[in-house]
This record gives sequence, structure tokens and C-alpha cells, in this order.
Amino acid sequence: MRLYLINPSNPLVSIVRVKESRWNRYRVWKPLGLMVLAGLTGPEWEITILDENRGVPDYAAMPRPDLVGITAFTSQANRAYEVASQFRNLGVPVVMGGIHSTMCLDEAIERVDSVVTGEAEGVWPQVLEDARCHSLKSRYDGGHAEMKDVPLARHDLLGGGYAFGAIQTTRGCPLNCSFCSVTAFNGAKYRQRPIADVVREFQLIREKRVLVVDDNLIGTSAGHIARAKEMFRAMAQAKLRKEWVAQATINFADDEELLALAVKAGCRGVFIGFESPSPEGLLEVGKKFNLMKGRDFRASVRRIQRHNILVVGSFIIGLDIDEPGIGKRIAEAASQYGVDNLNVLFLTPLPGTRLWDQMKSQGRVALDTFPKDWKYYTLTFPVARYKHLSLDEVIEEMVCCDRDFYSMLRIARRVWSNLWQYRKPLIALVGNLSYRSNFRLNCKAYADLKRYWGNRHCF
Ligand code: B12
Ligand code: SF4
Repeated sequence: MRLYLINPSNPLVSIVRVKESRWNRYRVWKPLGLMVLAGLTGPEWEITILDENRGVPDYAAMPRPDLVGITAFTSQANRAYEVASQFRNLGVPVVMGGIHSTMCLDEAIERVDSVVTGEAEGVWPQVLEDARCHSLKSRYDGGHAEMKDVPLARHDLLGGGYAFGAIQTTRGCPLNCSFCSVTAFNGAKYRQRPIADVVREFQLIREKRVLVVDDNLIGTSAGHIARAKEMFRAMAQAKLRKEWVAQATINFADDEELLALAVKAGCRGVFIGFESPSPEGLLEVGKKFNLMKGRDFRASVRRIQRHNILVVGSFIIGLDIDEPGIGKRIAEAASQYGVDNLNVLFLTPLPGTRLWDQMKSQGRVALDTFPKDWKYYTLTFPVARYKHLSLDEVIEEMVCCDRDFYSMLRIARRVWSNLWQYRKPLIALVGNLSYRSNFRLNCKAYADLKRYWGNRHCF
């Protein structure tokens, strides 16, 4: 039995445009969900993982599969449906899973043979069995998996050419920020994988560099942090010789022992969501954790960097409190906090989030010809009507922010300060140039977007 597992591409996602910017070579990541699915699949299936981000295969020229599984974030949904229709026209059944089909079940169910909602661990073997017997149901619900049931991902199935391997050690987030899909999809309970499984899986990864995909590697309570420390100790003891980057909340900075253990375990960079430079903005998106009284972001960032860990800060433009000038304000805040890289995204109502419900009910979802418009839901396009910023203004704020933070002068200053602090100046340089070149790609894309959709942004 032949199974194709497909990760659809979206050419509008600038980080996958390797040909247009060679820096993006460092930023194409492995589709871990499909590798986990492969880990749940029995030996009677011959599995091929096809990642369209590495080039779109000529499916017609390939051997006919018995089953196709497609994953999709919202931004990949259109292409997922195109690929599904190609295979269904050949009479090959198509199963779709992942966050988009979970949040937009009715839309997906019309376009594929079967949809798996939620996490697949509990239902995938049944799906395969039903496919083998030609009795696929139109829907299976995996809910939230037991973390001990998460299999070792099949790292062997995706060959070289990726700069980073990928692994997951926890799922779920209790914080439920208004714009984020994680709590809606993976639940509010923070679930941790058995440490022995994490160490074993790390050992299976061929790449030296690894992305730990957890939404928050360390968690938010004392118990979570104690477990993170235990995991870091086990990773250090296993002498994995990996260098990894992860996402975490700002409390990562509050515990020197945690930072030291993370470095021993291989941590080299951390992605932190600051979201807004003002307490009002944090309140608006519900990121209460960053509102802790007396939090000094600059000191927190510096504490992390002192352990030779790079810090990427993420912010959002387009909140209801954001007014003209917000772009410059974010660039200044990020420079003041001292982050090594800045990632700024447009506030985007993703289906299933609290923000989606709010904007939908207020008629503020501007690009709403679905599924066609999903391709713009990359967080790098303004797709909504923003309270104090017109389409032109919100784009201008983004451009102004990126131009300010990624000016050659500021990049040179950051690289110099990395050198001065005995941190990794080369990594900082590559990261900064990569963001800078994507900024140029994004500017071209904004012009196209304005031509097609400009008039929809008016209230
Ligand atoms: C790692 C990651 C990335 C990486 C790698 C992506 C990749 N190729 O895997 C990078 C940095 C590239 C990335 C980029 C983006 N990301 Co991202 N990312 C994540 C993150 C943190 C983890 C994903 C992951 O690997 N999970 C681990 C695996 C095991 O879980 P899983 O994929 O959900 O798979 C399970 C189930 O969903 C299911 N399943 C999945 N696929 C399939 C398929 C079939 C057939 C079946 C049966 C089951 C099934 O089974 C799996 C096992 O249980 C998630 C947050 C999250 N917790 O999911 C955000 C997340 C998925 N990303 C998000 C977004 C918005 C993006 C971007 C659009 C935005 C951006 N500018 O960064 C881009 C788009 C990229 C693209 N190509 O279109 C949103 C998506 C929301 C949505 N509705 O689409 C999320 C949920 C974060 C959030 N804050 O809301 N991302
Ligand atoms: S943005 Fe981060 S902290 Fe907020 S709900 Fe999502 S994963 Fe949790």
C-alpha cells in the first residue's frame, strides 16, 4: 500500500522562496506533523513525504498512491484543495488533517474524502485500516492525544537539504491569547512528552541544528519549569551535540539555573512574543503574562543573551489601540529591549481564535472570499479592517518598522554588540540579512495585494 503525505506550498510565504532569497535556505523547516503521522503508520504502508516547499513534484508522473494525506495551516488551504482535487480526479482517496481542516471542517469536508480533526495519534491507525478496506468515514476526531502516545517522528523520511531538523516536546498553552490558534487546537492544558522519548528522538535527528516547535518550551508554572530543567539535564547527559532554537515566554529569563541548563542542552536561540510595546496592547490581546508588574524587558533579554542565547522578538501591528506611528514605536521598543532579530506580523483573524469571532461579528474580516483568500492568511498581509489604520497606513507602518530595525546601520550595530559580548555575530548577521531580504520580497507582495483588494479595507 502506497501512502503520500503532502505539505502544500504557498508561494506568498516569503520564507519558502529560496530562489529569490538565498538567506531563506536557512528558514525552510521540516513539516513535523507529517513525520509524526508517518511514525504512527504501520510497515505495510510504503510512505513518501512530499514537501512542496522544496519544489512542487509532478504528481502525474509519480506512481499512483493508494491514499493521500494532506496537512495544512490556513495559509496553505487553497493549495491543499488543489492537490486534493488532482488526486481525487485520479480516484485516489484524500484525507486532510491539521489545524485548518479542524477549524474549517465544513469547508474541508466538501473538498476531500475524509477529515481528521485534532491531533491524529488516537485515530490515524483506524483511518489507515478503513482506507485499506475502502470504507473511509468522512470525519474522524483525534481530540487531544496522550503525550506518551506521540510516536518517534520518522526523521529518516525527509532527506537532506534542510538547515534544521524538528522535534516537539510539549503541546498546549494555558494563556489563550486572542490572536493565537494554539489553545483552541491543542488545548489549555500544558502536556509534556516523556523525557526519555524526547532524548531518543533527538538522537534520531540527522541535522546538527534543530527547531523545537513547542509553543512554549518551558511553560508557565513552577511545575512546568521543573520538568523543563529535568529534560535539559537529560539532554545534556545524553551528549546530543545538537544546537537548537525554541519558542518561550519571557519568564525564561527569570531563572538562571534554567538558562544555564538550557545552554548545556544545546539552546542557542529563543523566539519570544512581546506582541505590543504598550501594556494596553498586551491587555487587548490577552497576553497577561507579559504584563507582570516590574518586568524590565531589556534586563530580561540581556539575562538570556548573557548565556549566549540569541533572542528573536515578535510583535503585532494592527491592534485596536495602534495608531499611525506604531511601526516606529515597535522598532524602537525592539531596539531598546536589545533583541537580535525582530519579527513583526499583521494582526490576523485566524479561524478558531477569539479574534476571529470578534472581527467576524464586527464585519472586519476584509479578505473573505474563501477558500481563495486563505492564501493571504500568512500574517504578512493585512487581511482585516484595522481600527485606526487604513490599508495604506497599516502597510506603511510595517514598512517603516522593518526599514528602521533592519537598516544597515542598525544591523551593523547589532552584529558589533554580538561580537563585543562574545556571542555569535555570524548567526546574528545571517538572521538579520534574511529578515531584510524578505522585507523587500514583502514590499513587492504588498503592491500586488493593494491592486487586487485595496477597496475592501474601507469601513
Ligand atoms: C513549527 C511551526 C511553524 C514552522 C514550521 C512549519 C512546518 N512546516 O511544520 C514555521 C516557522 C515555518 C511556521 C510558519 C508559519 N506558521 Co507556524 N507554527 C508552527 C508551530 C509552532 C508548530 C507546528 C508543529 O510542527 N507542530 C507539531 C506537529 C506534530 O503538530 P501538527 O502539525 O498540528 O500535526 C498534528 C495534527 O495537527 C494532525 N495533523 C497534521 N497534519 C495532518 C495531516 C493528516 C492527513 C492527518 C490525518 C493529521 C494531521 O496530526 C499531527 C499529530 O497529532 C505551530 C503551533 C502549533 N502548536 O501547532 C504554528 C502554527 C501552525 N503556525 C501558524 C502560522 C500562522 C504560521 C504562518 C502562516 C505564519 C508565519 N508568518 O509564521 C507560517 C506559514 C508557513 C507556511 N508554509 O504556510 C499558526 C497556524 C494557524 C492557522 N490557522 O493556520 C500556528 C497554529 C501558530 C499560531 N500562533 O496560531 N510555523
Ligand atoms: S501566543 Fe504563545 S502564549 Fe499566547 S496562546 Fe499562543 S502559544 Fe500561548
